[in-house]
Amino acid sequence: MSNGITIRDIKVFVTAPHGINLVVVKVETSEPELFGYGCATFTWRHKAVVTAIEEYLAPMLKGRNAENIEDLWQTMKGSSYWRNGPVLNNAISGVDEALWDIKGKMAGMPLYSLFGGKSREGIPVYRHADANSIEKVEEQILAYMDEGYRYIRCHMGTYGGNFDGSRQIIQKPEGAPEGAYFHPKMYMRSVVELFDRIRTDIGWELEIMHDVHERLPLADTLAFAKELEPFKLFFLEDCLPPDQGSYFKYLREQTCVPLAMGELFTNSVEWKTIIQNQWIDFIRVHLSDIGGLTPAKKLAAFCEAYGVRTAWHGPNDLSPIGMAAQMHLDLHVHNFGIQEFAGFNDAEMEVFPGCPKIRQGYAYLNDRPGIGVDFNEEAAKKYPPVKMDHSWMFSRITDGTAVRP
Ligand code: GCO
Ligand code: MG
Repeated sequence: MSNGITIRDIKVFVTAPHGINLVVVKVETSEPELFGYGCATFTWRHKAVVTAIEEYLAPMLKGRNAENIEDLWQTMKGSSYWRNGPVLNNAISGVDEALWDIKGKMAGMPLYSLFGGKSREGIPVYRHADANSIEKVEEQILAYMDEGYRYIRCHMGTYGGNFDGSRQIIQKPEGAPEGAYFHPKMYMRSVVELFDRIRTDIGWELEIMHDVHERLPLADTLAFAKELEPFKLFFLEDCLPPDQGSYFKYLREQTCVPLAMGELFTNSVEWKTIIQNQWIDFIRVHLSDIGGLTPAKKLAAFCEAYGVRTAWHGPNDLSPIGMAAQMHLDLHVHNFGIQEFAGFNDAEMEVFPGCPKIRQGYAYLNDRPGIGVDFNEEAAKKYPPVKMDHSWMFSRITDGTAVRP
């Protein structure tokens, strides 16, 4: 293909086939049949991302050479003077991933091949077990194990462990606002009990993990990590909020639980020190929140030098395009750890033909050039944007104080 392929147009779509608003970016080029798709899903502020792309990035990028991804990424990054943050990074990611999709199509190669080839044939993924009682969590685990999964993140009553009102003593002051209240100590106790039972009832073959979702005070987090040591977790996730990263030093020195961190990171200053000091074991950024494949490739290489493995964030608020994009890195990078996977429903598979397939606990990508996942614009219209339920994010502890969700 000749040089000098330029960006003709950039379009943004919002669709909710899973009841969650997903933001998809299409970059069209001067070659009529050559275009790419990227993920720009910041579901909680999707309109702000759409505006950032339509009003700022698209006018700036039209007519530019689509082949120089690095230069375009740096240009987008600097173009607002003040930078970083989930809105701007997601906007950049949508374009960046679409440019990589185009690059792969030009090369006639799936991205993993363009990156340097496979380090493994399939991608082990972990699923979530979460219910209101230990018995029900165990039922879910066994069902996943029957399907071939060997890595399961285990929760009871989601983040904060609000699984059963009768077991949690939620006392709050008069006039305390409504919210998703939880009791940190009861939450900690319940998870220790859960993991004790899982190891007794299900055994040791299963790799288990847990997400603290940055809900505990610093010293409680350390105590919690130490209490979980006997159950040999694959990792304990998001123990601390990003702005308390320096406390990882104490976690690392005082507990042997493997530590995973990073889905809230949006700025390289948040990860540099904790990686260089080897205070964490797994980096799990949300690719679109750091600006897409271009910075993620560099981050993975940076982590490799320090023995930190990847565990990219893979929740439902990520489009199948974004999931496949990061799975190309999963296949390629040497220092891959695990991939979170929340599952696709039928509507998502209809809107996004070419979704990764799961067999016996492993994800497999198709071998189409680029990211390999298409976007059916007509089908997407059947699932228009929805009003999202934010209520779980208004979390509070028993004295009535608002805490991070
Ligand atoms: C995870 C995450 C998610 C987030 C969600 C926020 O580890 O999968 O913590 O469940 O809560 O992406 O919108
Ligand atoms: Mg998490």
